[in-house]
Amino acid sequence: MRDRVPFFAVLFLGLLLAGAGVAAAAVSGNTLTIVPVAGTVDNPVGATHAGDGSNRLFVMERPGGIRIYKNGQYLTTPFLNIRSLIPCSGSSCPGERGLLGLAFHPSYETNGFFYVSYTRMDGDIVLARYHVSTNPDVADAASALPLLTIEHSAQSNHNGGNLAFGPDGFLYMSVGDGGGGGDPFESGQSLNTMLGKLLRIDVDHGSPYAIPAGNPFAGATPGLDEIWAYGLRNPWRFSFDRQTGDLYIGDVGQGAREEIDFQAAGAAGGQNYGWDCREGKIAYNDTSDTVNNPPVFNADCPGRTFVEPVLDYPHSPECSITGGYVYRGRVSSFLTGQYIYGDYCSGKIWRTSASSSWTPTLISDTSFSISSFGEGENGRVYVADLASQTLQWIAVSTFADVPPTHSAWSEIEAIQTAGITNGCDATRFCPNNTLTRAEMAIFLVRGIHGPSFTPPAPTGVFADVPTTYWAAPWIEQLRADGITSGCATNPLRFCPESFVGRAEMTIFLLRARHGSTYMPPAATGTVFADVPASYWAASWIEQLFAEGVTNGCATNPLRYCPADTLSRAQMALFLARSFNLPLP
Ligand SMILES: [Ca+2]
Ligand SMILES: [Ca+2]
Repeated sequence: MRDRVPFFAVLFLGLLLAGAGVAAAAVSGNTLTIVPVAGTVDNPVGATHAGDGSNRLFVMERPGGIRIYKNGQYLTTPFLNIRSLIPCSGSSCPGERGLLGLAFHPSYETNGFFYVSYTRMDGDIVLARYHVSTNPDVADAASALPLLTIEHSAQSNHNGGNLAFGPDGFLYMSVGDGGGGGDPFESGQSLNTMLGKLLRIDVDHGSPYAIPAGNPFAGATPGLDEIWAYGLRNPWRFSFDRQTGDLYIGDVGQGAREEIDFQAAGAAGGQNYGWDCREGKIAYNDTSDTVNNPPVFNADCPGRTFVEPVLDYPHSPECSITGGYVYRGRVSSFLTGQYIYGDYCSGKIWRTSASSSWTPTLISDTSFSISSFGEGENGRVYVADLASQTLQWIAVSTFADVPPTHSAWSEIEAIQTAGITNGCDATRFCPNNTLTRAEMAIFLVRGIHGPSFTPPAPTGVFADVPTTYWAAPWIEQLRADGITSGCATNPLRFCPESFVGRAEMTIFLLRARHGSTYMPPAATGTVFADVPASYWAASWIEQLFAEGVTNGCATNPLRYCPADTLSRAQMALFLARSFNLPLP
């Protein structure tokens, strides 16, 4: 025994034992940090993922590029480049025109189809399907199949254009009211135009698509068959809650109110959200009408039933809502299940939910020009900032001493989510503390048996681990599992407060992974410069490398540092890899 565990570590483990039967929820941390994504893109207007398990982020560039962010950087070659189809000059686009939407088919991994919407040269809105090429990081630009073209040449604003597949497998597309101000074309309340609407189509049937049978105006019912909901002004960004399927629409207002419209999953379509009779939760007095001659303001409003937004807010300094996402990131926090949205003009970001009666809570007052939010495959929520030409990541951290910028943040959060750790005290993980054998016993037993496992009462198997020792049940369970046979015999001892060495750790991890009788193949001595084949743990160390759990401690030449101890942060890394934990 070389040292004692620090007092607070003992304290934490006492806490941990007290709540040993409970899944990880003891920590009260949850600090929000907005972290820049490294690198810049050209006018980012959205980010999404392919749902193919690759965890790549696909970032929309307004002038017509789609960039892949992968392994910590943007790939130089765009996934898709359709700049020649879009009326932007370099990075400068007229009005609100440009690339508007991107959605991957729910079966993208097998069929390779994805969908984009954009304004073409004459201003009309195009929805087109593309296919990936033989290179998974590059699309086939020649594979375009136009699905829809919507006349929008008169005005350059209010295009909508967001795309998303619903939980029903149908493709939803938002379309603005045709632009100008005050809905001069009287689109919002008209069922005879796709402008000012949320559309729903079936891209898996028909040519080039079919109308889902449940669409509210399908077939003989008066109104365009594609319409799902109407009375929208510029539904620039909408999204589905990936867990519940609930639909959230951020509809940009005229001069007074910004609004969020909500549909619970499974709701029938046909909702009329009020524009241009209503703006947010107040009446809108229509003074713009170029359709009728002479103009007939608000003529289409009386007698209609409108679905009120669940939330609206006034102008100045706010002026334009940017709809976001319900947070479903892997780090459970105060954001979980909350709809995150922002305002383009003020840079403020809020959260809200039905459970809080749609009361908004400010979560960050940024300097961003928030063009869009985005959602990664692992549930990360991003903000696109036109001012800095960057994406920003809305991160929450469980432990006060492990911010998202910490090199082991992902792995520490992963073992917390998996119930392997509750931290070293009520708010911290103590990542730099040297790992003891007692702590390791708890980590491994929880990793093997799951977060709800409670080991049986100890019987005093080890001479240096009395039944009253704080980690005794876990240490004895580790022995019962065949992972450890102790540190010495006559009498049998465990050395609970000795630090764990990187060499012995390999044996613990591989037995935890493969079972107590596992034996690795013979060592070659050719993997690590500091681990000759004759080293007592060489076969275990080389096997851990072969399984991708360790990359060694240094390169040129590759070394393992078998005699070193390790920190709790380093152990988190080994545990996350050993137990194949999904990273947040
Ligand atoms: Ca009007
Ligand atoms: Ca119809």
